[in-house]
Amino acid sequence: MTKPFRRAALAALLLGVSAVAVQAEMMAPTAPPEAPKFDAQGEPIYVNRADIYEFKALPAYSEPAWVKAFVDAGKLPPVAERLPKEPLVYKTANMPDGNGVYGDVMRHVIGGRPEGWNFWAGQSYGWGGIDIGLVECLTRTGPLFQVNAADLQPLPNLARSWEWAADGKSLTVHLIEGAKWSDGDPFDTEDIDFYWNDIVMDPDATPLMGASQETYGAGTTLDIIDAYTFKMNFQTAFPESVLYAMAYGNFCPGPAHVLKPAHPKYGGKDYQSFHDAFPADMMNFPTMGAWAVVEHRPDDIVVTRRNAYYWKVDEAGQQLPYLDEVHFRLSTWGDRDVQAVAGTGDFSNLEQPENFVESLKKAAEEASPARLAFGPRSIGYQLFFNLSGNGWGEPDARGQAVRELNRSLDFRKAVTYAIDRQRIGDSLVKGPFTSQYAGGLLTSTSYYDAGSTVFYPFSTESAKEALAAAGLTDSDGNGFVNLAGGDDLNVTLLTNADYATDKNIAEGVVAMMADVGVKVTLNSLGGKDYDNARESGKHDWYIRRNDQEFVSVVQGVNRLAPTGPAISTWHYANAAGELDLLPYEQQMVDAIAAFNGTQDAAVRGDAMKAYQKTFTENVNAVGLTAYPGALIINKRFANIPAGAPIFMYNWAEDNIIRERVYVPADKQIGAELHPGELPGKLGEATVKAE
Ligand code: BQZ
Repeated sequence: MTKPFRRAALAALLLGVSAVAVQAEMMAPTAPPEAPKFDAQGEPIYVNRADIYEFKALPAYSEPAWVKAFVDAGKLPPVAERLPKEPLVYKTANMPDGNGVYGDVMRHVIGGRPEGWNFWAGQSYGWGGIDIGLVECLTRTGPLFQVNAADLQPLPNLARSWEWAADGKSLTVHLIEGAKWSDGDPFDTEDIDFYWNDIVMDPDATPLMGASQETYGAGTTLDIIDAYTFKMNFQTAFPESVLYAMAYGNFCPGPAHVLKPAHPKYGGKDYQSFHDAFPADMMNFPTMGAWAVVEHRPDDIVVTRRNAYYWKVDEAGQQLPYLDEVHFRLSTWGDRDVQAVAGTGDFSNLEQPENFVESLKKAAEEASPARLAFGPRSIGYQLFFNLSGNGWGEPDARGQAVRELNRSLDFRKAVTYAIDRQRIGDSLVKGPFTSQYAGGLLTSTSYYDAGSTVFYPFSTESAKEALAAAGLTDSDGNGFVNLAGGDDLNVTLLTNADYATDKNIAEGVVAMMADVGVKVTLNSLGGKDYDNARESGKHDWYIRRNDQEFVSVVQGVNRLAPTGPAISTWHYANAAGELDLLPYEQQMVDAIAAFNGTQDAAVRGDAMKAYQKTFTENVNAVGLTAYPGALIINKRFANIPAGAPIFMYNWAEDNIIRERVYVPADKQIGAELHPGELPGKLGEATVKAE
């Protein structure tokens, strides 16, 4: 034993305290523990983007016979006039089961509820694939799971092509020409101009997924060139992440012809009226999606019918979608799993481990109506600290004291040491599914590097040491550490009440924090209230299932750190626009800038290693658990791509490309609720041919 240790040991013996306790130090961080081996079932068939679809004119087009009846009755232009000059053509060779036949329905079950149809003023449609089906965007990334790494770049969509200026400081984008909204109104740069200038750049109009100027890079501007061409101008060269920020959730223009009149800038009363202008009982809101909403029975079902102006076809010239109707049963996320394996629903992202065993058992039965396939370990939960120290979310004195502690590495270390990740995973499901997650990038992304990932192992002793280092001790002996003023430290933990998994994980965290003397109180809110609380800074800590950026890096890369005043919901700027980044946060922001500022793969890889080391070493968030999800799809559907993950660049509702999914005639179940009907005009009923 060294001399100092001996002296301390002697002193300790005299004081009757174990030498180790006196000399106790926090356990050294380690490399993340090996995840239990779990192979995804089914590999994608890797192709290049050009193998999936192209834009071109075909000699002839066709449509379902019942839609042709509308043309014959003079209620609809001929299909060739409803399609763009060069529609998006899905290549048959990339369709697992070839060109499809018309008819039938896909029955989704979802846990959210439509608030209204103004996605561009922040209204949620209830998730679960409604918005993904109705709100099409300039580029598309969901299907990228099947694209060769060497060809990885967002797919064209409403933007059919683009080219960078030689200096990389601008991008000229060409829209598909001649596409129409579901009410026949032309889609063109009027929609782009309104989306950019009156939604993205208008601080009082925030779209649902929060796109702001910084989403496209600080200082980015947009110029309209002509009806189908616009140009984006950047402060840095070749910000390729912009192409991902033109995909779902970010650059998804709305129908300017109905939104503009309600916008305060164009005669609308005010922003609240703009937000409320298209309530959930208003049908047939114009869409560029394959289906439009024709019925909404609150807390029961949303029914969508095919959009007769949809701008995509198969190589035989059949206008898509093949499915005439899509349902969204308004239930719970857990019920989605139950109904999918029972066959009363058709689709689920099995993402709550509590349902794994039962779902696996049911799907394994010979007579099971559904097939179930696990994908990569791409679902991850983290605990985030509100890192604002300058007033974001208007904290009271208690809240401010917690935030100041959150900004202390010792305090964040105390939290991460206190968490037994193995126990959290086992509490959800036993078996090889869950893994101990260090936080930051998930192992499922090619940018993940174990050598750059710092893992603080479970150690209540180290947690208590770290609390003491943060100045927190139990001064009144009631088992909970006290703030300087003598009150117990009391932290609120915000979680999403819509998922059993979120609640179970949160309850585990509360118990483990109590074991080290930190009092944590749960604040469990329903999805929209949870999202609002997260985005308004009304939280001390929150638990969140990762969004795309931690799973794929390239989709939402700017959200990996507070790269702008309102980007990462663990740290926004205050009302004065001041973003009080901690030094390590600035390092993460710099790593993302380095990633965005180059096309060199090696430099991008290094930037992500630097990011991951900074994030995990500084415990920017506490990784909790990570596990694979499984796609559950009814067996009657054809054209489901092999190896489609439930979550990667986007959710499976996007990844499986629903507009080219079909049901062979002999397997159709005749479950349409509005057979023979097409969406009508905004606010009106559906229409029939006769
Ligand atoms: C998938 C997804 C499709 C949002 C939502 C929901 C919101 C979040 C998140 C998922 C649901 C399903 O996730 O859980 O499996 O169908 O909809 O959009 O959790 O509360 O705000 O980020 O995607």
